[in-house]
Amino acid sequence: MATNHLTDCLRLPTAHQPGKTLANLPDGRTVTYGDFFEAAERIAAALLAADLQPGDRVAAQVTKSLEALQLYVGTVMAGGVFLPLNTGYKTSELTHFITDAAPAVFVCDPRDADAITALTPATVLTLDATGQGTLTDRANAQTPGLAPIERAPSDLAAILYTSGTTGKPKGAMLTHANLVSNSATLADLWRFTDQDVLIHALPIFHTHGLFVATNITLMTGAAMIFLPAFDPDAILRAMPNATAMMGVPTFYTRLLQMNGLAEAARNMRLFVSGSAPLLAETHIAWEAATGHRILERYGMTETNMNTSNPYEGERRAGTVGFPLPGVEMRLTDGKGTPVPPGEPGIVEVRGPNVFQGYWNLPEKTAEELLPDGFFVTGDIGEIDEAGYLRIVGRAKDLVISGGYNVYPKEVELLLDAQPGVTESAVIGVPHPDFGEGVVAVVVANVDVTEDALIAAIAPDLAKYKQPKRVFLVPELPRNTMGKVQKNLLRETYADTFRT
Ligand code: MLC
Ligand code: AMP
Repeated sequence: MATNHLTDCLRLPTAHQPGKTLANLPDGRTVTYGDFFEAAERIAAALLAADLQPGDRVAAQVTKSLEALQLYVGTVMAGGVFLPLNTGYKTSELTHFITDAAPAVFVCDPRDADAITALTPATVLTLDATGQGTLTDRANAQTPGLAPIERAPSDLAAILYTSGTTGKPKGAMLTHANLVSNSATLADLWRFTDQDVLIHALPIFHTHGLFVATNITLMTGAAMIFLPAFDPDAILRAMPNATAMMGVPTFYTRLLQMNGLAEAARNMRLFVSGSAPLLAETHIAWEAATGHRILERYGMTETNMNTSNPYEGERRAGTVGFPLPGVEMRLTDGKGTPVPPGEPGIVEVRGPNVFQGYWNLPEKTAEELLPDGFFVTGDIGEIDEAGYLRIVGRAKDLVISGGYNVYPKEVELLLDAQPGVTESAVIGVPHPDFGEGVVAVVVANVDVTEDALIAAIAPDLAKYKQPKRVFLVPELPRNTMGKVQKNLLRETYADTFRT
């Protein structure tokens, strides 16, 4: 029988237990592993019937549902490359992905089908929040039992776009082996077993919710309480029947405000945080409230997870722990030359987790993926006396808001294109809920207002990227080289969201 590396690793652990529960859904349905993989096989068969060839991209901009996860697995089974897209992207933001990745199939919400069809020659199929649509219709017409298309560990399984300093998102190419090796390592390190029940409340278009949470669950035969989005009441209700949760820091700061947290969390064994810095004070407050120490880990789209605090041993607040087994890490000048011990440097990583490069961008790939195989993350780290990594800054111009990345350049380009705007600088400043909030500082030569500027760019920009405040100023601070001094702006506007 043909082997399909990722499919095999997701499926074999439960192949002899088709009746085992995979997911409990908010509508009360329970989905077994057998149901899940049968549906994924039908989707794979439907994609093949639509003439999907090995290596073809299947783009998906769909509301979170178990069917959307089946589409991910079905794409991989059919030999395709899964390309998930943030549901918040506006139609104009999709053009780049479609042109760059040239998907053969695009699955979207039925409401968007006409707009997407106008943008792409791909086969456009639909999937709504309840799991219905033309994709499901076609899948239901197929017979299950499809043998997955053969795919080697080195073949691509997914392309995830991550924005860039130029404003154009770059497609990170991830192989079957990248995904399998990282999830297997984490499952082992974090002691996942088929007795675990994971609260899944993350979106499934990014590494955290799609690969870390889902692949670990499937690879260990665990179960999940699958929630459509973050809802603190639903999470508190889920906790007594769960063992683990993965979240971004905003999950934890919001849950800390809930009555009944300590009682609900009593039987949980593991809380994981990542995708953005968890403040040491949140770590401490969580332990005081629940008795659990959050396990913080550090990763990114290009590399999956790189470091983690230990499961046993001290989970040190304000740090992201140690390199994962099999992952090498060094702190450098960003070009491979290590900094002296004890000094901060750019984090570079190498290992089976590291991606193959950016789709269609060999030069950009060569800048960030060094000849010796180390990837330049653009994060600035420090290693403490016990070997724990602390992320102390970013060399890349990036804002992380509620775990979502916002590249200032993309927002600045839109602002600069507005009538009367001379120039703009977009920064992130502390935000009590989202960690960082997006702020724009704008120079304009005519009378424009904050509200009018936000409204003008809103149709072309996902909500989470939109500035929550715009400040109009006569000029931007510059250094002697003429470069905008964003550090000064960050200081000036540091209290914007402080209460
Ligand atoms: C929502 N809004 C945001 C926002 N999320 N604004 C800024 N940043 C965000 N992250 C907007 C909403 O549109 C809304 O606007 C207003 O802010 C309040 O929304 P909300 O209802 O309070 O937000 P909510 O829908 O509850 O979402 C918050 C959240 C969500 C934190 C639950 O953003 C989330 O799920 N984040 C997780 C992101 C994630 O998975 N990252 C992993 C990337 S992988 P208005 O005006 O309409 O009220 C990665 C690698 C790794 O980074 O290491 O894991
Ligand atoms: P993304 O491009 O969405 O994959 O975001 C990856 C970036 O998120 C990393 O390069 C870091 O800057 C940041 N990140 C992820 N996890 C952590 C963490 N635990 N602490 C600090 N930053 C983090």
